[in-house]
Amino acid sequence: MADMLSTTTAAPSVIRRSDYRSPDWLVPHIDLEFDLDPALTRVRAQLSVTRNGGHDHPLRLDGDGIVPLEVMVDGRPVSPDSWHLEAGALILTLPGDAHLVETLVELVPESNSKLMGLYASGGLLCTQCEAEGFRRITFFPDRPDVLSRYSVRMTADKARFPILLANGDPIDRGDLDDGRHWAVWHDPFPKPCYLFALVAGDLACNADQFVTASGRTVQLGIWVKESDLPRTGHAMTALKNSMAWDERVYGREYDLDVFNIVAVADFNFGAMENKGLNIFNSRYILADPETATDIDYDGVEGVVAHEYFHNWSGNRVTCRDWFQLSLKEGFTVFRDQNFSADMGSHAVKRIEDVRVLRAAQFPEDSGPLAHPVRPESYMEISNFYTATIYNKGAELIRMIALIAGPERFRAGADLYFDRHDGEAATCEDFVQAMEDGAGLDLGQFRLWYEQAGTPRVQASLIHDPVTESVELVLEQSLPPTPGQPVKQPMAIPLRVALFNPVTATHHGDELLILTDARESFAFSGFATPPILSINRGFSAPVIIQTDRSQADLAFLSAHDDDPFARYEAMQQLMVNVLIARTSGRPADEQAVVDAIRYTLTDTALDPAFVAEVIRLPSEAYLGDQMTRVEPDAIHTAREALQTRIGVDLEHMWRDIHAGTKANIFSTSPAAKGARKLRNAALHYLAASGASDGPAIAFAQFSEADNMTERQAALGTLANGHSAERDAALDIFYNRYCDDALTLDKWFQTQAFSLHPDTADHVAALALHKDFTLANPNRVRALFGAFSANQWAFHHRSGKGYRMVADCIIALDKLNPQTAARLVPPLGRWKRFDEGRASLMRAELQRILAEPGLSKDVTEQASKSLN
Ligand code: 0A1
Ligand code: ZN
Repeated sequence: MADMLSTTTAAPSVIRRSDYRSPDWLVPHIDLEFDLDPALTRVRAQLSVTRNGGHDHPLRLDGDGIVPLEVMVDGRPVSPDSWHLEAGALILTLPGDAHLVETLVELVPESNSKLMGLYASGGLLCTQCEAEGFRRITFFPDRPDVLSRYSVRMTADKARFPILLANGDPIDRGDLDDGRHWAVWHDPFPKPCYLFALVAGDLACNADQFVTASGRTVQLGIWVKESDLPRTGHAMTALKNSMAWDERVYGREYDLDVFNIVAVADFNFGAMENKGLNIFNSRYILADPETATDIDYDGVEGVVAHEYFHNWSGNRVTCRDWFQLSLKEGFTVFRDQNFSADMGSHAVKRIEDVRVLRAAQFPEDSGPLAHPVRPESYMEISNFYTATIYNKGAELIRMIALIAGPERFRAGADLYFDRHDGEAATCEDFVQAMEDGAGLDLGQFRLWYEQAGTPRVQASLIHDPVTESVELVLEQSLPPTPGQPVKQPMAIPLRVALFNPVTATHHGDELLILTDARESFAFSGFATPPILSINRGFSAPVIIQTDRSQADLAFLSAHDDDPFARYEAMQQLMVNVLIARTSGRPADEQAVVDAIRYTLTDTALDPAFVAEVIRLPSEAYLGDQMTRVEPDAIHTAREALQTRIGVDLEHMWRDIHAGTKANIFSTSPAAKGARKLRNAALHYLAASGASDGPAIAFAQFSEADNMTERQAALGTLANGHSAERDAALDIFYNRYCDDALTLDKWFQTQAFSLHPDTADHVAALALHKDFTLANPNRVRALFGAFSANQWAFHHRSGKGYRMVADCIIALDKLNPQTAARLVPPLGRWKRFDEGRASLMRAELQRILAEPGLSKDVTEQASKSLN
C-alpha cells in the first residue's frame, strides 16, 4: 500500500526510446488459474521463465496495486528475503537459466474503477490489458516483446457467470459440486500479455460461421446481454465482410477455430483486439435503426474491422516496445479506412477521414502535446493513444502506398507479414520491408516518423505566355514542436492537375514528390494560365497555402474531377469568406451561395458527397486558420453565412427536405446519403429563420423511423430557442432514459449545441441524476463534446474551463486514463487572447496542485502549460 501511494505522488519518471534493451528473461509459457468473484478473485500464475542471454540480472515481474500472497520457485515456497517489491514490481533472484515461478494474488474487480486489469461492468467480469493492465492482474514482465503461450483456467459461480471466455480455443469445461463451474482455454499463438483477455458473465450469443479461403470453418460469436441480441446483426455482417476483405486485399486468413467478440458498457477506449477475444465498448457493437445513427452504423463497421485486422497487424506481428505503437495502429487504421471505403463511397470516406485528421490531429501537432508518430519519450503510455499515432500514422502508410502503387505496396505488405510473423517488430522493420518488398527508397521518408508538426506547403503557379509554359513553385516548412526546434525538409507526395479554365479539363493527374525546401516543376502546353488542383485525394497530410483566387476556387468546386479536391476548393472558398468576415473585412458571400446552388443542381453527384461539400467548416476548424482564435467573432460570422445560405436557397432546402423522405428504412449507401442530404437541408432551412423551421424540425423528430433523422432534428432544434426544443428534449429523454447508449446522445446533443446558454446547460447536466463519472461514454458524451464546442467551451467568463477542470479532478480519482483525455483542450491556451489564456492556465495549475494526481493527468497537464 505504501508503495502504491508513493507511485502517485512522486514526479512521474520519463521512459525513453533510446533506453530500449531486450528482455533479461523470457516467458515461453504461462498457466493462469482464476477463481473469479467480483468481490474477491484469486489469481494463480505459473510462469516458465528462461534467462535471455548471458547476464546475472534478477527476474523482474511488473505489478501494479497487487501483493504476492505466495511466491514459489520450481514448486517450493521461496523465503521472503529472496524477493522484494520495487515500484510495484516483484524482483526475484534466480540461480539457474530456466525455472518455474508461481505467484498468488487477490483482486477486487468490483472496486476497480480504472477499468484497467480485471474489472466488473454491468454484471460481467472482463479484462483490459493494453497497454499496461496485465500487471494489475498478476506479476509478469509486462512489455510487448515478451511473447508467451497461455493456458487459462477459470472457475466461477455458474448461475451468475454461465459463460467463461478467454483467448484461443476452448479446451475443456466442467461443473463443480458447489454451484461453481470451470472452463479451460488455450491459445496456441505466442502473444504479449497486453493481448490477454477473459470474460465471465451471463451473456447471449449471436453465433455464425466463416469459411476461410483455405476451407477452414471458424465459429464466430458476438456476446451481449440477452436483450441486446437484436442489435448485433450489423456487427456480425461487418465481421464477416472484414474477414473476407483481409483475405482478398492482403491475403491474410484468420488462424484460430473461434473468434469471439464481447460488448461491455464501461470501457475506456473504443475496443480491444485481444487474440481471438475482442472486447468492445458496446457503442461499437450495438446498432439498430431505432437507436443508432448512420454514423454509429459506420462506427460499428469500422471498429469491428479495425480490431479484426489487428489479428495480423498487431497480433501476429506485434510491437517491440510502446514507442512502436503506430506500427500496429497506423497500419490498422489505414486498413480499416480502406475497408470502409470499399464498403461504401471512397470519396465520402476520404473526406470524413481528412475531417477527423484536421479536427483531432492537426491541433495536436501544433500544440504543447505534439509528438512524432514514433515518439522519443513518455511518462504514461496511455496518453499516447493519440490521433498522431493512429490517424497521422495511417496517413504515413497511405503515402507509402501511393508512392509504391497497389501491386508493389502489396508486395511490401506480404514481405512485412512473412518476415516478422510471430515477432515483436519496429516501425523501422515495416519501412525496411516496404523498401525491400516494394523496391522503394524511403530514406528521406523516414523523417515522417521522427519529426512532429504539420508541414506547410506554399504553392504558386507562374505562367509564361511566350513559352506557353507554367512553373509550379513549391516551398515547404515545418514549424518547431516541443523538443524539436529545427526541422529538415520532408519527402511530400503531392498529386496535382492543371485545369484549363475554358474546357474544364486537364492533361492528367501527376504525382510530384517534393523533397527540397524549395523546388519548382515545369509544365508545357499552356497558352492560357491554368488553375491549380493540388494535394488531390489529400495525398499528403500537410497544409497547402496557395494564392488561388475565389474565382479559381469556385471553378474547382464546380469542375474538379477529384472529389476530395472539389470538396476542398469549396471548403477553402468558405474559409476565405468566413475569415474575412471574422476580421471585419468585406467578403463575397454570394460566391459561396452560388457554389452551393451549383453543387445542389449537379444531379450526377452522389447525395452523400453533396452533403459533405455544402457543409460549412466547423467553428474549431475556422479557429485553426487564424493566428489568434476569436470564438465569438467566428460564431457570429458562421451563423450569418449560414443564415444567408438558408435564406437565399430556401426553396431548394424545402424541396430537398420534402423530396428525400424515404418510405422504407434501409442502411444502403444510397439511403444513408439521402438522409445526410436531407438533414443538411433541414439544418439550412432552420438557419434561414423561416417561421415554420422549428415546426418542420419537430415534425421530422416525431415522425422519423430512424435515429439519424431523429437526432439530427433534435440537434437542429437544440441550437435555437423554441417551445419545440424543450418538448423534443423531454420526449427524447423519456423515451430513452433506460438505454444508456441512446441517453448519451441526449447529453451529447446538448453539449454540442450552439445555444447561447450551452455552458449553463452543461453545468446543470453534470448534476443530472443520470450523469455519472463511472461510465466513460457518459463522461465523453457530456464533457468530451462540450470541450469540442469551441464557442461554448471558450466562454469568456472561463466557466467552461472551470467545469472541465472540476470534472478532470473528480474523475482522476476514479479513472485517470479517461480523465487525462479531457486535458488537451485546456492546453490550447496559446491560441487565444490573454484573458482566456490566463484562465486556461489557471485551471491547468489548479489541476496540477491537486494532491495524489495520477501520472496520466500529471503528464498531460504539465506538458500543456509549456
Ligand atoms: N488497441 C486498441 C485501443 C486500446 C488501447 C488501450 C485500451 O485501454 C484502455 C483499450 C483499447 C485499438 O486500437 O483498438
Ligand atoms: Zn487499434
